[in-house]
Amino acid sequence: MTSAADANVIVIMPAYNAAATLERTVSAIPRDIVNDVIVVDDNSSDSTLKIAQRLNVHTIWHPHNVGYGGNQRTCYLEALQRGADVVVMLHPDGQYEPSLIPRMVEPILRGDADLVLGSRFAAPGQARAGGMPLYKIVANRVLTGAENWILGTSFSEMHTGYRAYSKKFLMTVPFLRNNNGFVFDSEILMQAIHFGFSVAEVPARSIYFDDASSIGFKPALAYGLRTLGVGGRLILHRRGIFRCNRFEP
Ligand SMILES: Nc1nc2c(ncn2[C@@H]2O[C@H](COP(=O)(O)OP(=O)(O)OP(=O)(O)O)[C@@H](O)[C@H]2O)c(=O)[nH]1
Ligand SMILES: [Mg+2]
Repeated sequence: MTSAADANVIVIMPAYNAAATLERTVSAIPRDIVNDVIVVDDNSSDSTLKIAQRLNVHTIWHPHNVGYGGNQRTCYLEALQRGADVVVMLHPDGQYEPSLIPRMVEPILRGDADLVLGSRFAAPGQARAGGMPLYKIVANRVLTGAENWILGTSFSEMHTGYRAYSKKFLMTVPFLRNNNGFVFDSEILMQAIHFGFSVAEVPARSIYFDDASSIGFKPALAYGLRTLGVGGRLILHRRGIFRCNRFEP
């Protein structure tokens, strides 16, 4: 890839009702290594768009609400069109630390990985210390275990929202075919393994606080079941029993 010093690093922020946290999160982004920040507002009902428009970021809005996955599709397309070499997804709700961006992009700039996961389970006790609810910790561990078994991998966490992608990855993996909802994140990770990309983990933290966006029990359960569904689709696809276009080149 382009040398590390010349790399065009773009941060994308899929935003939905993030008015309370957007400005603080954007202002903590280390702009010495980040060239561009893209905020896509998924038709929020609060002032997310207005706030984004007065910050030093590139703003896009959806005329109607699509969902977290649909929002990411717009984010990645725009980042590619703006010439990104590395794309970092940073949630605008302030749960993840922007100061970690240099560490997130490092494995990609070194040429060691095409996808980097900011894992909250790489260091013991981090998830609990950040206030992750106990049921989410347990569900995360169980789900990650099941996915590792399906994929033959050994990740410490497969459900983090803090991720970095190389341009090559986004140009190869057919992410435009993915789901509009939260399961987009599971699909893109399984695609990474299926298409043979190397994935690196970097220890990360997420903090849970009142203004942070956090999915409730029911959507979290639906997300878990859908994730297992995608794993099932991948098994069927690999055995040639039932093809799935998300895993077709
Ligand atoms: N486009 C879009 N984005 C959303 C939607 N819901 C949440 N988001 C954004 O996606 C980010 C992640 O959503 P969260 O609800 O925090 O989910 P999460 O961080 O994966 O899960 P938690 O561990 O519960 O916080 C937030 O920063 C929101 O701004 C939605 O319906 N549409
Ligand atoms: Mg959140």
